[in-house]
Amino acid sequence: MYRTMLLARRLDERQWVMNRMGKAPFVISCQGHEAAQVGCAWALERGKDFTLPYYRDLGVVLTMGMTPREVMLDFFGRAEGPSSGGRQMPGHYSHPKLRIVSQSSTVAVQAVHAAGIGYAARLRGEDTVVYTSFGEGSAQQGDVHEAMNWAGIYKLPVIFVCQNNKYAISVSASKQMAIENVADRAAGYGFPGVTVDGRDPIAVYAVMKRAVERARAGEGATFIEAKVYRLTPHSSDDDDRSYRSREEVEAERKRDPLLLFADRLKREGILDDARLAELEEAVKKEVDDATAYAEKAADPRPEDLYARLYASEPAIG
Ligand SMILES: Cc1ncc(C[n+]2csc(CCOP(=O)(O)OP(=O)(O)O)c2C)c(N)n1
Repeated sequence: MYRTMLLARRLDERQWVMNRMGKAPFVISCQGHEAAQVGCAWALERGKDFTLPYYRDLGVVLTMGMTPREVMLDFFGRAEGPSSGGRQMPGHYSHPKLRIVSQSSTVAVQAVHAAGIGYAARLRGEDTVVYTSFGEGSAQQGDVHEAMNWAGIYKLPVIFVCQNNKYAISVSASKQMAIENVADRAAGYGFPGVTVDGRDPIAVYAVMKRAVERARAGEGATFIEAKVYRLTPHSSDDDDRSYRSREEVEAERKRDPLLLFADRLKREGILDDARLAELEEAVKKEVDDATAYAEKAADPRPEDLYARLYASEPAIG
């Protein structure tokens, strides 16, 4: 778990470097969300369960089997990238073989798609679980309400995960909703809602595991709200100094989930400084390799512009 969190962080940091060097147009970060993401995805079965992630879910897609090379190919918009052959926004993850389903630029739509896939799994009698995620801003969209209502009525095997990082770009949570915990709404749809510390991957894993068990057993949906903090601006196009103080960000940096988890693993005797340094070195090599590979890879060809607009055969079995 720690290694995957570290890999997500270092890949994300490298993307910012590439952006600042003028080599890539756009970054949207997972930094601060890694524990929630890896904790959730750890409880899913790779290649069997569906994930309908949102744009910050780098930790989820890595856990589900996307490689650093694939992540960087998509980031640079290369033809070989699994998400769209270079035609999607960076961070709009998709990988048909891994059952990672692409998202729209319109936030929260993936929740509706997740309910549909959950319904299909139900009709087919499969014990597949469907994960979908969004921020607390997106949780205010009608799509999330409709998806959760449908999932409640039909007891769908869908796990709705809200990564509540307190801001929807510049809008603070108190201006988005009149309640403290968005998970409280789950009761209104007829299934459990749990609020969990999203800085703690083990705590997140525990609630997610229970949600997966419920879903597989036909008991229906769960709503998980993981409280996190976004350590970067919203995206590489955002200046967060206009809506949050540097003191707030600095205080949150001290509670960085990566640092907290490393400390805990050291305290419990699972990792030591030498092993941490080894992991850093190994992850750096992977990130270097992925960057070099993707930088050299070919761009999509102009004549392929319409290639992925219409399906010729079902992409997902
Ligand atoms: C329907 C819709 N409204 C607005 C936007 C512009 N937009 C993109 S991301 C975003 C913020 C979403 O915030 P949240 O769901 O809390 O996720 P976070 O980025 O904080 O992780 C907004 C407003 C959009 N893409 N789609």
